[in-house]
Amino acid sequence: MNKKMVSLLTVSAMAISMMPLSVFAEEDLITVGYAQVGAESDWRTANTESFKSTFTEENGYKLIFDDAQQKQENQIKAIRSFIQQEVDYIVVAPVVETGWETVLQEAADAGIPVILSDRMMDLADDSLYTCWVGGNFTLEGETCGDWLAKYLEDNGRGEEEINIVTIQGTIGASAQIGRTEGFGNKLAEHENWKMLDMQSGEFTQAKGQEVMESFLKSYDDIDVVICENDNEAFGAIDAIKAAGKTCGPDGDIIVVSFDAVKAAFDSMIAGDLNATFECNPLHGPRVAEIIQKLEAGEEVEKIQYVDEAFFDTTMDLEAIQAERAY
Ligand code: GYE
Repeated sequence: MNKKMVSLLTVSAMAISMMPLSVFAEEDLITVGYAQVGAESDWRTANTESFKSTFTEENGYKLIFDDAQQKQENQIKAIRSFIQQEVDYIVVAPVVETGWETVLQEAADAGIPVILSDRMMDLADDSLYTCWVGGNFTLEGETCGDWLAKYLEDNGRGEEEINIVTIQGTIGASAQIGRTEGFGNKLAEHENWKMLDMQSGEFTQAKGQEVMESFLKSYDDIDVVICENDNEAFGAIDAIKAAGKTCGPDGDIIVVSFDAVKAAFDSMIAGDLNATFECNPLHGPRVAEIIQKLEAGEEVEKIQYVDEAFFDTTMDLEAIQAERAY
């Protein structure tokens, strides 16, 4: 070996030893295809960010990210393309619960494990997916109902006729189904609560505003609006104000929503939103932990619920908001 080569080798050996331990060779990366719903809400943005910051090359992954723009057919296409690219794992946050059998069978035939995150699928054969991690949407809806009962009671309105409208999420999505059902369970316990109307706001601010505008035209005595996510509430609040009404703890209309994103805290601090029921979007590290267990040949729990809280204007919102990651 000549001198030049020796010094070259020494330099490259030094370079390798100086590399951070977490640098993986291209062929050792675990390829993960993530079929994301879209970018409809702050929650969704936080969820995407959680996946992108977790599934990095430094952490040993290659992430193929697909935004389905809230369309199931786009997600099906994305899953098929992941299968074609022979990814190691497919992660899906399904837009809606039904209609997945065929494509999941294709993934199973290709031997690719499918992990569901956030929303659920309604399948005859649960062996078509490895496991699911997400929020307990029915429980969130029930917590919201319990909160409302207590709030009305505390404000001397426990016996009053209460007119409610709901701006639902994307119809057929787990978060919509669960939250509607959970609140419905509590509605059934209060004879004096009346659900005037329910319409989908597609989990977006623009559609939430539109639906609230139409509710306000149809009903002049709305006491409560349940928004199935925070962004719909931001739109609904704009519609309420534009109609010359007020909302929040000191206003005409009680507004509640789900997710508990940072902007919902701003809205509560501003006195517009009454309460928000948390749904945690930070599933990236949870899915990574599942994948690491599967890589190690360990068993994973089939259904994994994430713990969630709620927040209202009686709390120290500035302090809580400052501590939150989303
Ligand atoms: O509440 C909403 C998002 O599926 C839990 O989807 C998720 C929901 C979340 O668009 O903001």
